[in-house]
Amino acid sequence: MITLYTMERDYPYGTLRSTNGCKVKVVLEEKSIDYQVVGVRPGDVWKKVPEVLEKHPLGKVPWIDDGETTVYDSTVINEYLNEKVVAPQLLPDDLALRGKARALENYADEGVLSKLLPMIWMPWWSPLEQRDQDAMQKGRDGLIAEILPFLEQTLGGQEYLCGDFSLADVPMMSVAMVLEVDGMDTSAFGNVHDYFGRLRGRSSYQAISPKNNCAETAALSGRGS
Ligand SMILES: N[C@@H](CCC(=O)N[C@@H](CS)C(=O)NCC(=O)O)C(=O)O
Repeated sequence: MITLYTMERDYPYGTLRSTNGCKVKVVLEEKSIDYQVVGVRPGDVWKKVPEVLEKHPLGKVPWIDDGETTVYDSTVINEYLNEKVVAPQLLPDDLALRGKARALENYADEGVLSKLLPMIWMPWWSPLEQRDQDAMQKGRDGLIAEILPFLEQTLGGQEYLCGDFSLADVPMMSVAMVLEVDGMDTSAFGNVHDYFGRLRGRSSYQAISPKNNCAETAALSGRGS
């Protein structure tokens, strides 16, 4: 069984999870792979304790243990899982489209998950009075100015970024999760708004939904074949 090491924590207003850890959960779910989740304490990640550095040399989550094999970085893990369990295949057959899917996955990682989204997401892990509301608003404004118009255009009339659901859509599941907690209004971008609704409607979203607490999502894992 694969063990996923990530950060997730229950709060009165919903369960918060590492956005990069969520990317891996989604792929484990989409492929019905047996897995268990081990929670890493946020303090151990911020302090870069030796036990974390031993598994992930940058001292981050997520990483997975697959028997004797350790793999870190959500994008690399998801490529590994997509090769390990080939069906359903999460990359297009066509080389050009496969390149596009990987490029869009990278766009989400660099432009959203490691740049604008943390401005909204990190404060949610602190009590209301400690949240930097201005920084949160800058994150939302950045999404509206830079990211949502690009997504609106890229989606066009498609259900998913590259036609069928693919690795390109996986980081966007984390974006949909964060914006569900945050309650940011995306209705000015019709394609994107519908797309986020479609992502939240996938059964794999149940494993990262803020409505499902850690115990509930732990019960979901390990039911694959
Ligand atoms: N590129 C990495 C980024 C991992 C990452 O930044 N993880 C966050 C949690 S979502 C973390 O561990 N942050 C702690 C730190 O950067 O020190 C991935 O995709 O896995």
